[in-house]
Amino acid sequence: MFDLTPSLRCGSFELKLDTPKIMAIINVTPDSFSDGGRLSASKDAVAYALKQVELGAHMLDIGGESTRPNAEPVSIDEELSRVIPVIEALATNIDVPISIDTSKPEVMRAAVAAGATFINDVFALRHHGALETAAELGVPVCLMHMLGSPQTMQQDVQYEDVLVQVRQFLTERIFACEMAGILKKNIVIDPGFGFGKNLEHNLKLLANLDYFKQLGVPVLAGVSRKSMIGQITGRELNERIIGSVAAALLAAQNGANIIR
Ligand code: 9MG
Repeated sequence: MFDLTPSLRCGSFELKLDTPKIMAIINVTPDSFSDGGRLSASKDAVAYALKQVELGAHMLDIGGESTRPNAEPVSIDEELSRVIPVIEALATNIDVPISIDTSKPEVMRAAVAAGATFINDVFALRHHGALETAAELGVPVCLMHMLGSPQTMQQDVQYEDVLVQVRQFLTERIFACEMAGILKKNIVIDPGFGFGKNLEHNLKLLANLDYFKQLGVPVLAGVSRKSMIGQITGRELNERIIGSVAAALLAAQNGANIIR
Protein backbone atom coordinates (compact mmCIF):
# COMPACT_ATOMS: atom_id res chain seq x y z
CA MET A 1 0.00 0.00 0.00
CA PHE A 2 1.17 3.57 -0.72
CA ASP A 3 1.27 6.02 2.17
CA LEU A 4 -0.35 9.22 0.87
CA THR A 5 0.11 11.22 4.09
CA PRO A 6 2.17 14.32 3.26
CA SER A 7 5.49 14.22 5.05
CA LEU A 8 8.95 15.74 5.06
CA ARG A 9 12.10 13.68 5.27
CA CYS A 10 14.57 15.62 7.43
CA GLY A 11 17.68 13.45 7.66
CA SER A 12 16.74 10.41 9.74
CA PHE A 13 13.43 12.02 10.78
CA GLU A 14 10.14 11.61 8.96
CA LEU A 15 7.91 14.56 9.85
CA LYS A 16 4.35 13.46 9.09
CA LEU A 17 2.16 16.41 8.19
CA ASP A 18 -1.21 14.71 8.60
CA THR A 19 -1.69 17.03 11.58
CA PRO A 20 -0.12 20.49 12.03
CA LYS A 21 3.36 20.41 13.52
CA ILE A 22 4.98 22.95 15.83
CA MET A 23 8.31 24.55 15.02
CA ALA A 24 9.81 26.10 18.17
CA ILE A 25 11.81 29.30 17.74
CA ILE A 26 15.33 29.35 19.20
CA ASN A 27 16.83 32.78 18.59
CA VAL A 28 20.51 32.77 19.51
CA THR A 29 20.85 36.54 19.39
CA PRO A 30 22.30 38.81 22.11
CA ASP A 31 18.87 40.17 23.04
CA SER A 32 17.39 36.67 23.47
CA PHE A 33 19.70 34.86 25.88
CA SER A 34 21.82 35.71 28.93
CA ASP A 35 24.11 38.70 29.06
CA GLY A 36 26.78 36.51 30.68
CA GLY A 37 28.84 36.03 27.50
CA ARG A 38 28.82 33.72 24.49
CA LEU A 39 29.28 30.39 26.27
CA SER A 40 26.51 31.03 28.72
CA ALA A 41 24.22 32.30 25.92
CA SER A 42 24.80 28.99 24.06
CA LYS A 43 24.09 26.99 27.20
CA ASP A 44 20.90 28.93 27.86
CA ALA A 45 19.78 28.45 24.25
CA VAL A 46 20.41 24.68 24.47
CA ALA A 47 18.51 24.42 27.77
CA TYR A 48 15.62 26.42 26.30
CA ALA A 49 15.59 24.22 23.18
CA LEU A 50 15.54 21.01 25.24
CA LYS A 51 12.61 22.41 27.20
CA GLN A 52 10.71 23.11 23.98
CA VAL A 53 11.17 19.50 22.88
CA GLU A 54 9.99 18.30 26.30
CA LEU A 55 6.91 20.53 25.89
CA GLY A 56 6.08 18.91 22.56
CA ALA A 57 7.80 20.90 19.80
CA HIS A 58 8.05 18.81 16.63
CA MET A 59 11.06 20.68 15.29
CA LEU A 60 13.45 23.46 16.37
CA ASP A 61 14.33 26.51 14.29
CA ILE A 62 17.71 27.90 15.31
CA GLY A 63 18.68 31.37 14.14
CA GLY A 64 21.60 33.69 14.86
CA GLU A 65 20.47 36.82 13.00
CA SER A 66 17.36 38.76 13.90
CA THR A 67 14.86 39.30 11.08
CA ARG A 68 12.81 41.88 12.97
CA PRO A 69 12.14 45.19 11.18
CA ASN A 70 15.29 47.36 11.15
CA ALA A 71 17.46 44.59 12.64
CA GLU A 72 21.19 45.04 12.02
CA PRO A 73 22.72 42.42 9.69
CA VAL A 74 25.44 40.22 11.26
CA SER A 75 28.61 38.83 9.67
CA ILE A 76 28.97 35.20 8.59
CA ASP A 77 31.50 34.53 11.37
CA GLU A 78 29.28 36.07 14.02
CA GLU A 79 26.26 34.08 12.87
CA LEU A 80 28.28 30.86 12.77
CA SER A 81 29.66 31.42 16.25
CA ARG A 82 26.13 31.85 17.59
CA VAL A 83 24.35 28.91 15.99
CA ILE A 84 26.90 26.14 15.41
CA PRO A 85 27.69 25.35 19.09
CA VAL A 86 23.95 25.17 19.79
CA ILE A 87 23.24 22.84 16.86
CA GLU A 88 26.20 20.62 17.78
CA ALA A 89 25.04 20.38 21.39
CA LEU A 90 21.49 19.49 20.37
CA ALA A 91 21.96 17.29 17.32
CA THR A 92 22.77 14.05 19.11
CA ASN A 93 20.51 14.70 22.09
CA ILE A 94 17.06 15.26 20.63
CA ASP A 95 14.72 13.24 18.49
CA VAL A 96 13.21 16.08 16.47
CA PRO A 97 14.65 17.73 13.36
CA ILE A 98 16.74 20.91 13.66
CA SER A 99 16.09 23.72 11.22
CA ILE A 100 18.65 26.43 10.50
CA ASP A 101 17.11 29.88 10.10
CA THR A 102 19.52 31.63 7.76
CA SER A 103 19.88 33.17 4.31
CA LYS A 104 23.64 32.71 4.08
CA PRO A 105 24.93 29.71 2.09
CA GLU A 106 28.02 29.43 4.33
CA VAL A 107 25.81 29.13 7.42
CA MET A 108 23.49 26.62 5.69
CA ARG A 109 26.48 24.44 4.88
CA ALA A 110 28.05 24.55 8.35
CA ALA A 111 24.69 24.07 10.07
CA VAL A 112 23.87 20.96 8.04
CA ALA A 113 27.38 19.59 8.73
CA ALA A 114 26.68 20.19 12.44
CA GLY A 115 23.36 18.32 12.34
CA ALA A 116 20.62 20.59 10.96
CA THR A 117 18.30 18.83 8.50
CA PHE A 118 16.03 21.68 7.35
CA ILE A 119 16.71 25.19 6.01
CA ASN A 120 14.36 28.07 6.83
CA ASP A 121 15.21 31.02 4.61
CA VAL A 122 13.21 34.25 4.90
CA PHE A 123 14.83 35.37 1.60
CA ALA A 124 13.56 32.22 -0.16
CA LEU A 125 17.08 31.28 -1.37
CA ARG A 126 17.56 34.56 -3.27
CA HIS A 127 21.03 35.30 -1.88
CA HIS A 128 23.93 34.56 -4.18
CA GLY A 129 24.76 30.83 -4.04
CA ALA A 130 21.85 29.90 -1.73
CA LEU A 131 19.84 27.93 -4.32
CA GLU A 132 22.84 25.87 -5.39
CA THR A 133 23.90 25.26 -1.79
CA ALA A 134 20.44 24.09 -0.72
CA ALA A 135 20.22 21.81 -3.78
CA GLU A 136 23.60 20.28 -2.96
CA LEU A 137 22.75 19.78 0.72
CA GLY A 138 19.54 17.97 -0.24
CA VAL A 139 17.56 18.90 2.91
CA PRO A 140 14.02 20.36 2.86
CA VAL A 141 13.77 24.16 2.57
CA CYS A 142 11.17 26.71 3.60
CA LEU A 143 10.74 29.55 1.09
CA MET A 144 9.24 32.66 2.69
CA HIS A 145 7.77 35.73 1.01
CA MET A 146 9.17 39.09 2.03
CA LEU A 147 8.79 42.49 0.40
CA GLY A 148 12.28 44.10 0.43
CA SER A 149 14.59 43.30 3.35
CA PRO A 150 14.22 43.51 7.16
CA GLN A 151 15.68 47.03 6.90
CA THR A 152 13.13 48.25 4.31
CA MET A 153 10.16 45.89 4.44
CA GLN A 154 7.72 48.08 6.37
CA GLN A 155 8.52 51.30 4.45
CA ASP A 156 6.16 51.24 1.50
CA VAL A 157 3.77 48.35 1.93
CA GLN A 158 1.50 48.17 -1.10
CA TYR A 159 -0.09 45.36 -3.07
CA GLU A 160 -2.77 45.36 -5.71
CA ASP A 161 -3.77 41.95 -4.41
CA VAL A 162 -1.65 40.53 -1.63
CA LEU A 163 -2.87 36.93 -2.17
CA VAL A 164 -2.14 36.91 -5.88
CA GLN A 165 1.24 38.63 -5.55
CA VAL A 166 2.51 36.49 -2.68
CA ARG A 167 1.40 33.33 -4.46
CA GLN A 168 3.03 34.49 -7.70
CA PHE A 169 6.31 35.09 -5.86
CA LEU A 170 6.17 31.66 -4.20
CA THR A 171 5.32 29.99 -7.52
CA GLU A 172 8.41 31.60 -9.08
CA ARG A 173 10.62 30.54 -6.17
CA ILE A 174 9.36 26.94 -6.35
CA PHE A 175 10.19 26.98 -10.06
CA ALA A 176 13.68 28.40 -9.38
CA CYS A 177 14.27 25.69 -6.77
CA GLU A 178 13.21 22.91 -9.10
CA MET A 179 15.42 24.32 -11.87
CA ALA A 180 18.34 24.24 -9.42
CA GLY A 181 17.65 20.59 -8.60
CA ILE A 182 15.68 20.89 -5.37
CA LEU A 183 12.96 18.24 -5.29
CA LYS A 184 9.39 19.45 -4.88
CA LYS A 185 8.94 17.04 -1.98
CA ASN A 186 11.64 19.05 -0.17
CA ILE A 187 9.88 22.42 -0.53
CA VAL A 188 7.73 24.21 2.06
CA ILE A 189 6.26 27.68 1.47
CA ASP A 190 5.41 30.52 3.83
CA PRO A 191 3.49 33.76 3.07
CA GLY A 192 5.70 35.63 5.56
CA PHE A 193 3.38 37.25 8.07
CA GLY A 194 4.64 40.73 8.97
CA PHE A 195 7.38 40.77 6.34
CA GLY A 196 6.33 43.78 4.27
CA LYS A 197 2.64 43.51 5.15
CA ASN A 198 0.25 45.67 7.12
CA LEU A 199 -2.51 44.36 9.39
CA GLU A 200 -5.03 44.15 6.54
CA HIS A 201 -2.60 42.11 4.40
CA ASN A 202 -1.74 39.80 7.30
CA LEU A 203 -5.37 39.11 8.12
CA LYS A 204 -6.19 38.44 4.48
CA LEU A 205 -3.30 35.96 4.26
CA LEU A 206 -4.35 34.27 7.49
CA ALA A 207 -7.97 33.90 6.40
CA ASN A 208 -6.95 32.52 3.00
CA LEU A 209 -4.02 30.24 3.77
CA ASP A 210 -5.71 27.44 1.86
CA TYR A 211 -5.18 29.56 -1.32
CA PHE A 212 -1.49 28.61 -1.09
CA LYS A 213 -2.23 24.89 -0.80
CA GLN A 214 -2.92 24.91 -4.54
CA LEU A 215 0.85 25.08 -5.06
CA GLY A 216 1.04 21.46 -3.93
CA VAL A 217 3.59 21.83 -1.14
CA PRO A 218 3.23 22.14 2.66
CA VAL A 219 2.53 25.59 4.12
CA LEU A 220 4.33 27.04 7.14
CA ALA A 221 2.83 29.97 9.07
CA GLY A 222 4.86 32.10 11.47
CA VAL A 223 2.55 34.15 13.65
CA SER A 224 4.13 33.99 17.10
CA ARG A 225 4.19 37.38 18.86
CA LYS A 226 4.13 39.21 15.52
CA SER A 227 3.16 42.90 15.37
CA MET A 228 -0.25 41.89 13.98
CA ILE A 229 -1.00 40.25 17.34
CA GLY A 230 0.06 43.46 19.11
CA GLN A 231 -2.09 45.57 16.80
CA ILE A 232 -5.17 43.44 17.47
CA THR A 233 -4.70 42.93 21.23
CA GLY A 234 -2.85 46.12 22.16
CA ARG A 235 -0.29 43.92 23.96
CA GLU A 236 3.49 44.31 24.13
CA LEU A 237 5.81 41.60 22.77
CA ASN A 238 5.95 39.59 26.00
CA GLU A 239 2.19 39.60 26.48
CA ARG A 240 1.17 38.16 23.13
CA ILE A 241 1.02 34.45 23.97
CA ILE A 242 -2.76 34.10 24.02
CA GLY A 243 -3.10 36.13 20.81
CA SER A 244 -0.36 34.03 19.20
CA VAL A 245 -2.08 30.77 20.13
CA ALA A 246 -5.38 32.07 18.71
CA ALA A 247 -3.65 33.05 15.45
CA ALA A 248 -1.85 29.70 15.33
CA LEU A 249 -5.16 27.85 15.70
CA LEU A 250 -6.67 29.89 12.87
CA ALA A 251 -3.63 29.15 10.72
CA ALA A 252 -3.95 25.43 11.44
CA GLN A 253 -7.68 25.50 10.75
CA ASN A 254 -7.02 27.26 7.43
CA GLY A 255 -4.50 24.68 6.27
CA ALA A 256 -1.06 25.43 7.75
CA ASN A 257 1.02 22.27 8.08
CA ILE A 258 3.74 23.78 10.25
CA ILE A 259 3.24 26.54 12.80
CA ARG A 260 6.29 28.56 13.81
C1 9MG B 1 12.89 33.58 10.87
N1 9MG B 1 11.48 33.95 10.83
C2 9MG B 1 10.88 34.97 11.51
N2 9MG B 1 9.57 35.00 11.22
C3 9MG B 1 9.34 33.99 10.34
C4 9MG B 1 8.20 33.52 9.67
O1 9MG B 1 7.03 34.11 9.79
N3 9MG B 1 8.32 32.47 8.85
C5 9MG B 1 9.53 31.86 8.67
N4 9MG B 1 9.59 30.81 7.84
N5 9MG B 1 10.66 32.27 9.28
C6 9MG B 1 10.55 33.32 10.10
